[in-house]
Amino acid sequence: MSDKVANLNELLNAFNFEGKLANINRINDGHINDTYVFDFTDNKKNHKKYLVQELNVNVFRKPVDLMNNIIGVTHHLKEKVTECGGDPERECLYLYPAKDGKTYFVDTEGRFWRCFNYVYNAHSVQNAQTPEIFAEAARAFGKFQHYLSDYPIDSLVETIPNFHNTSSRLADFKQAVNDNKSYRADYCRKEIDFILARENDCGVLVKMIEEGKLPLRVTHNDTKLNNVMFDDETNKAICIVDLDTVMPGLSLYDFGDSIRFGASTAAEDETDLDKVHFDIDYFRAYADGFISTAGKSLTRNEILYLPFSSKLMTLECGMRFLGDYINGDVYFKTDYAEHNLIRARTQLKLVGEMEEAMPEMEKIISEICEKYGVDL
Ligand code: GN1
Ligand code: MG
Repeated sequence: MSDKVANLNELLNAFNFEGKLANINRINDGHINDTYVFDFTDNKKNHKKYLVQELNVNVFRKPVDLMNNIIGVTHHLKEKVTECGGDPERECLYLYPAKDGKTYFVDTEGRFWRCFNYVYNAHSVQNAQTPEIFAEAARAFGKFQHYLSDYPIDSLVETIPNFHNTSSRLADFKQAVNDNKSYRADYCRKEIDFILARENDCGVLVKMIEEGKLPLRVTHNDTKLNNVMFDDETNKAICIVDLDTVMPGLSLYDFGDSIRFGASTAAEDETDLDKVHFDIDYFRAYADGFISTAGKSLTRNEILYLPFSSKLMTLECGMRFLGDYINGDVYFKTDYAEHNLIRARTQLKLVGEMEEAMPEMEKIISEICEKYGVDL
């Protein structure tokens, strides 16, 4: 991973940046794309910032379709925010077109770039610090889902097919173990067995979709806490970012993935497993925020499976990290050799604790539904 922006001059010529480039800051949050803040100044020393991102086209195989998804979704969100009296400059992402009018630029090495607005006076966080901040993220994701509830779902391309199809994730995982390309499978037998022992969980939601028991919705699909921008002053969640995986999905995926990341007492790559715990107070806070904003539009099954989805999304992510470790780190960015294994271990530790906490989680969900008058 390098801090230098490849083909910088080409990039500077490709978009209509205003002013003179003063600084570039790399943002190290994501595991997939490379993201930079370009800071420009004009003659009067006014600053204008842009969020410039190289899309990982090994992961996102249909980048132009993906950009079309993002154009549609960002326009829709802008209308909704405006209708609700919000400030679209800060509450929505939008794309700056390249000089040729396209919303992206492919450089001479085939790198795929796009440029978003920079959300000023806002920040993201890696952990919530307080349950109230986590509840705030939940309300933002609930609102996001609500805003997109009338978006034409069939117009969206699946940017990564079967992204949260846990059955197909399990099949990929088994393939990785079987191929053992990196000869690492022997270093993680315990973790492999832990996952395989939960094989039956993997098909539960997929089967419910097939049987028409859960509705497909327009969902975010990558609801990590660090994909929420908080206002610097008020700490209110103002904008949801990372829209590459907005596509048809389950509301349960969005809920579960948020819990996976945000209801852990430690970082996703904490090496000391004694520090990694599932925090039920954060679960309660997030569930409260989510049900308060999205609850009345959810079906009974979508609510009943909230606890299970938390465990399933955590298991799925653990499986993906471990599979990538065994494949030789070909998908997620890693900083050191065991990084994916360490990440997998935190996820599996959380899965174990979530299993123990399942009855308590279910009780919490029914209490919250009662609080907000959501019928079960
Ligand atoms: C990736 O790019 P980032 O860090 O927001 C991944 C998610 C995983 C997450 C795990 C496109 O998200 O699915 O849950 O890492 N995104 C993609 O931290 O695979
Ligand atoms: Mg992200």
